[in-house]
Amino acid sequence: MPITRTVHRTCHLCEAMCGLVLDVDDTVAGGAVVAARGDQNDALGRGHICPKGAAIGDGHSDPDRLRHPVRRTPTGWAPIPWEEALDMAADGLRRVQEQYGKDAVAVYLGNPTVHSHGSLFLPLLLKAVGTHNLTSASTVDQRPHEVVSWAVLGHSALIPVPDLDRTDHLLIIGANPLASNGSLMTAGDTPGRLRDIRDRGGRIVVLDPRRTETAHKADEYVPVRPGTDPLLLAALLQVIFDEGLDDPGPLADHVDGLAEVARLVATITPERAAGPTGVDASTIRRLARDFASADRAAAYCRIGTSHQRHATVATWLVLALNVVTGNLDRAGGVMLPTPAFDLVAMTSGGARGRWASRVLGLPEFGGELPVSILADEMTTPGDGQVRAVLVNAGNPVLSTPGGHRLDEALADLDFMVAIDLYVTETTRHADVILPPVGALERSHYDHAFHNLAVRNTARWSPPVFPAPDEQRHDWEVFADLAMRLFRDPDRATTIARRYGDVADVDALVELGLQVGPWGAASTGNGGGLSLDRLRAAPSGIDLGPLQPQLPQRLRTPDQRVHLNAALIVDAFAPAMVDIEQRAAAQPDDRLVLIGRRHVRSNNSWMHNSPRLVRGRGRSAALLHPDDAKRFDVADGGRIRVTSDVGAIEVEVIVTDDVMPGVISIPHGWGHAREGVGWSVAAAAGGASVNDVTDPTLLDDLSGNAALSETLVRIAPVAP
Ligand SMILES: Nc1nc2c(c(=O)[nH]1)N[C@H]1C(S)=C(S)[C@@H](COP(=O)(O)OP(=O)(O)OC[C@H]3O[C@@H](n4cnc5c(=O)[nH]c(N)nc54)[C@H](O)[C@@H]3O)O[C@H]1N2
Ligand SMILES: Nc1nc2c(c(=O)[nH]1)N[C@H]1C(S)=C(S)[C@@H](COP(=O)(O)OP(=O)(O)OC[C@H]3O[C@@H](n4cnc5c(=O)[nH]c(N)nc54)[C@H](O)[C@@H]3O)O[C@H]1N2
Ligand code: SF4
Ligand SMILES: [Mo]
Repeated sequence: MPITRTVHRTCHLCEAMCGLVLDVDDTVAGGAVVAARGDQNDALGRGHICPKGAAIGDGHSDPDRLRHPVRRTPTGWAPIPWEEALDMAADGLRRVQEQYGKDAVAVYLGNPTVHSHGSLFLPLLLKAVGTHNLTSASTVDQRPHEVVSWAVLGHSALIPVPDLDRTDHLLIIGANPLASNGSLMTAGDTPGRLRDIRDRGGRIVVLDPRRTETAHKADEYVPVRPGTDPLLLAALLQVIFDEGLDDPGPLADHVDGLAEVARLVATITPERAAGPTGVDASTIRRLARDFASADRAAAYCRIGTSHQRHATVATWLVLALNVVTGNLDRAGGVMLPTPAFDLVAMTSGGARGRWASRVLGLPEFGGELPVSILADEMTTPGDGQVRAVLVNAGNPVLSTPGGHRLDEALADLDFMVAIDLYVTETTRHADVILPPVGALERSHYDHAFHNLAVRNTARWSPPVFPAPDEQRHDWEVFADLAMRLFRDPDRATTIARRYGDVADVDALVELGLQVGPWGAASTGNGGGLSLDRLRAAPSGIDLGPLQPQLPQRLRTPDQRVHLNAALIVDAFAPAMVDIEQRAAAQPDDRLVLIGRRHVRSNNSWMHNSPRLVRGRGRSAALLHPDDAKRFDVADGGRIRVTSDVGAIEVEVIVTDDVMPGVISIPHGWGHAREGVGWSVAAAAGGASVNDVTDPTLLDDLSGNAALSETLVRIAPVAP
């Protein structure tokens, strides 16, 4: 393919936000990416690119990608014009709401929603739909972090990130940044930054039930039994207080609850934690001393702690560990970014329990209910039963627990609308699919991930390829649907005018930049940042290392750190007892099911790129040799994995990388289902692990799915 242009572009595929340089070919219809490489001039990405970034053009050129709206007909999908598709979508939703009430429509927002700044128009659509049954991927992901940040720091989006570039000691709990490239820790060149920590004499310690890619590269790896981290973390704190290693430093003036934390953990000695966690007492003591004695240490937790029954308590303990050792808001500890487009300033801080789900009575958080309620809300008759669904950029059939039940429930709905680029395991149930322009056909600004970045930068990218005239941007789809749904014409006009003034989504970015901490309105920061300045800086603008932000950035009413937030403190002791009792009661014939990620994956939706699905055992189960022997299965053989809610068959890889008693199976596979429009993915094999994960297992405080707590039986399958 000839190269007709070379352009700069932020990678939208994961949280790392790497700056890329793309060689493109405009001679083919719609344009194509010929090659992608890391942008050496990007202060965040520092020239990094991963295999997904290298394949960034595959989605754009994918013949399976929908390029016009389609509607379901008895003989298959039929293309329809946009206006007709939008009318149909809005009419269907409105009809259901008129007959059964607003809550009869449920909404699910998937992960790529956050990777498009078009989502800044979503609040308009959500307002128009007006349902209490709003769900998203957040409750299979980071909701515990949001609850902790809301309760302790006063805003769900104030999430401290490890200051990777200056830390001497990084304690990683349940995260595998060498596969995921970092999460709630946008670091661009994540592998390089981790390498640098060790190169400058720092230490990386990994606590995980599996010796991960990250663990292999760390100074120390400590296996920990799934779901028991709160006990381990409490014991680390117990040692720190007991040995007088607590030293919050100047932070102490701004923190409430230090004594409360000491009191809570006082009885959680390393000896008490050792049995359930599988980590011996002397190791716990040493881990605590190492962390507390490092000049600049950062404790960081991610999916592994979020997918637990006591995820909020676990996440709070990690924050407490940082606070008690004086590492919150300190260079080299965990810090709060100063994003040019400041979500914290623009959104409300969070709220909890203003309503509850109809069937299970689970509390909302920040306007959302846990996604695990969805299937029950659709299948349980009664007032308020969900009869229609709107999905944006999500594939909950593969990505949420008990996905097979959701699959069945979606098939029985009165009406479904999907805003997506493909006919997926989920969207195949829709009556109408509205595909917005592809990511490379829109401009890009990370309205969310700059808020989580380990270095303050700002980068805006223009579209790589022009959007076809007849196509719509996601924000246009949100706005067009919203306008059709507002029943009060006056209201629609007022809102249309308000958004009309904004012209397009980049005007919103400009507005945000102007009023943000580096914007024209805040010249005190040496700023004056604007969209024009970003347009002129294709590699982005470097705003420097993270800066101390406390107490000013706190959003608690008294601008203090509330480590003693009652919601969490009250849950602490029962959580400890529950973890101990469960560990003692785990039947011998069961394994704990955990997940994993692969550097060439992206949840469920990048398996249609041939170069990304290659390789042995991508969807296989990992099993310890002792368990393989115990259950009579061989490396390369197949097993049936059964839980209380379902069963799947998968290939097995026997490896002592995974702890005895634990089985690791990645999510997002199992595409070979009737009608799925992903031809490469459908042929890639594998099963969906979420057909066995149990939607009733939740972290009570956040409603997050406890995906790492499902107990399974395994049995060999005859070849
Ligand atoms: N067992 C288990 N399950 C898990 C996890 C786990 O660790 N273990 N992880 C969980 C986590 S952290 C997450 S975030 C979720 C993800 O869960 P989801 O967000 O539900 O699923 P994805 O696989 O990300 O699917 C994204 C969908 O968006 C579509 N899409 C891609 N780009 C765009 C776009 O620009 N616009 C639109 N409209 N659509 C687009 C894709 O075609 C795809 O259908 O999975 C969760 N599920
Ligand atoms: N290549 C790739 N990158 C991705 C994604 C992807 O699918 N593929 N998904 C993106 C998304 S949506 C997210 S949210 C991030 C997630 O980013 P990470 O959290 O870094 O992702 P994982 O690789 O799932 O790491 C979770 C780790 O927790 C461990 N674990 C499981 N249970 C427990 C437990 O009980 N205790 C402890 N201590 N550890 C446990 C697992 O073994 C695993 O190593 O990755 C993002 N980046
Ligand atoms: S690490 Fe993430 S942002 Fe960077 S190139 Fe890979 S997918 Fe893109
Ligand atoms: Mo995620």
